[in-house]
Amino acid sequence: MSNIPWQERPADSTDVIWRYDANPVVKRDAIPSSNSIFNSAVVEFDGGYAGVFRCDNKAVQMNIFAGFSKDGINWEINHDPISFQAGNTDMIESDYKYDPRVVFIEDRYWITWCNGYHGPTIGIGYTFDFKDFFQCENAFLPFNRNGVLFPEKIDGKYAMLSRPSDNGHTPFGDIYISYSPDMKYWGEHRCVMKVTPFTESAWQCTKIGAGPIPILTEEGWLTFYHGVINTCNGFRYSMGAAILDKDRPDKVLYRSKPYLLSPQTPYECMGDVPNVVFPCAALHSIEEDKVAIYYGAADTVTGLAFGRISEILKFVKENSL
Ligand code: BMA
Repeated sequence: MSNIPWQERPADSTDVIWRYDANPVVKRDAIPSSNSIFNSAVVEFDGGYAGVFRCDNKAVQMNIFAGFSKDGINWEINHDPISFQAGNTDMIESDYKYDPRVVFIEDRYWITWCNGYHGPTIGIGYTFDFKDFFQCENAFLPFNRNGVLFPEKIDGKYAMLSRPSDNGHTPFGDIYISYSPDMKYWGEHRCVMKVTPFTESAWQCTKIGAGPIPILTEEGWLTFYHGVINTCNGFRYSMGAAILDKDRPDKVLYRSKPYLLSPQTPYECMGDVPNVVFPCAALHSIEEDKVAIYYGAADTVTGLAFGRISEILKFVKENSL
């Protein structure tokens, strides 16, 4: 039995994804310096869980902090940000760090994040123990966001989803995949999926970006992503899911037309940036048919939501674009 956080679907709900009833799991002031803690990533570690948290401080500087938990719900987050040593490069410049993702591959935990280098691009680092951290070459030229690694090599190469962007509050964005033999040089860039026509699925018509690490299922890579619509009240971020081909993940097999989670609760609709659900991590157990999704809510706090993997796959297949 895994001990991933779990709550059964409420009796009165027919939703394919449902929220933890004591959300948010991480409050905005969980460490003394923080203005907000959101868009954060967790993984299984050392019999419990470790995480990399985006904590914006009270000068509203964006940085990433390590944290630890026995149950995935109660978190102790370090009061100082992660300090990186040089990894596969000496060039570890970073004006800011935000929106981390974490994945274990082979022998270590890899971290990707949005790294400030003349504008946002994808930073890469690794750790073995969540104590010492090593920073590698940026994956791409600026501007890019939402770099998400696959948990295993595909055809002998590391694979990463990303979203080329601009230097501001990007009003466009499609998901691409890139490959690397060594986590340093990235290429073979291919388009995976684009925004949808407004008339077909409006919640994802402005931009889309990969969320948690894709989950390998019998149907292919289950990939949660965020989709954005530009409304008269600004951007609104929801979550959908796609199923990508196991061996050729640039091939989308199914993609949800309805959203799976959208900003509806007070903590998702009110905060520093209202109307945002932004998934960055998922714990899962294929055997127990469970997934627990961590998401940033209103760019202020971190929420948790649950689903049954088999039901999500069925929903995405039956409600596909
Ligand atoms: C994106 C990123 C995310 C943020 C989102 C909504 O461009 O900055 O960190 O959650 O906007 O503000």
